[in-house]
Amino acid sequence: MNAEFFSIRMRASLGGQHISGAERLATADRVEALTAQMTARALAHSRGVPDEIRITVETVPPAALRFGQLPDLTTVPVATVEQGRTAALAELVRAGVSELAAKQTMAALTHGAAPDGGSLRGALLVDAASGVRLEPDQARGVRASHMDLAPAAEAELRAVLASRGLDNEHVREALALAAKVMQMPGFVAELCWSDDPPYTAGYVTSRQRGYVRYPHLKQAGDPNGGRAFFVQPAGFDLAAALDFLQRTPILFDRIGAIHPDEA
Ligand code: WAQ
Ligand code: MG
Repeated sequence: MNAEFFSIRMRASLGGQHISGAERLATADRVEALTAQMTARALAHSRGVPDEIRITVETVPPAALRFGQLPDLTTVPVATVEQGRTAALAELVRAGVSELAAKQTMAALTHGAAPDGGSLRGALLVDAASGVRLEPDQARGVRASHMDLAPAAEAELRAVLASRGLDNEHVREALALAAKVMQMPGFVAELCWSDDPPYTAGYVTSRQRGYVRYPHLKQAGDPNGGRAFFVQPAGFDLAAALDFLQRTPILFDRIGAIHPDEA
């Protein structure tokens, strides 16, 4: 495959505050449709109507393109937010995040990690041992981009997810993002729940267990959410990690297993 690829990134804000964002990686023939789709989505978002939408389209050096596999997905069918948070905390600790770092980060996402208390545009980058935040710009966080599902893998994934009632944009995008983040140098785990008020599900990823999702990590209606990428402090190379997250293009052309719900 040596067609030229483009990175397409969208971010929408209102009064400088984050409303929504999205990132895709596609061949030239799909760029027009994808930018239209992203614009429509930005204008009809549950967090509000933006006063600014930025779309950036950039070519990707063909030699830089890498391919990869999505993680396995498991749902832990918790009934309440409290059960979800407790299970997610335990999963983070199993993955190698200290209890202090996990608790502190969950509190930051709960209250809104931006300086004004709202949701960040990007993710927190967190030292898995100390809980210290490592992003150069803490008002923005770190945004991962240049990743997507390859079209055939996307079709295959959609069919499998649909049979489980899980085929929605949140799940598909989160799987592609999580798959890229898992390959970041120094990666230990990721924690996420949506900042879209109606969407209550979230997940923890680790190399050992893949993508473990919890239907309830926040109350419906809550506009606070976010992501945290936990990293191993020993030998951590911040510049290399940022370069990987923001510039290395990866297309996921193989899906993972969708396991039965965990008891
Ligand atoms: N890079 C870094 N952080 C990001 C990115 C990105 N590309 N995209 C979003 N974030 C951060 C940012 O702080 C957002 O405010 C936050 O994550 C939430 O983003 O059912 O929908 O797009 O298995 O609202 C997960 C569960 C849904 C899916 C996640 O996130 C499931 C979701 P959202
Ligand atoms: Mg959102």
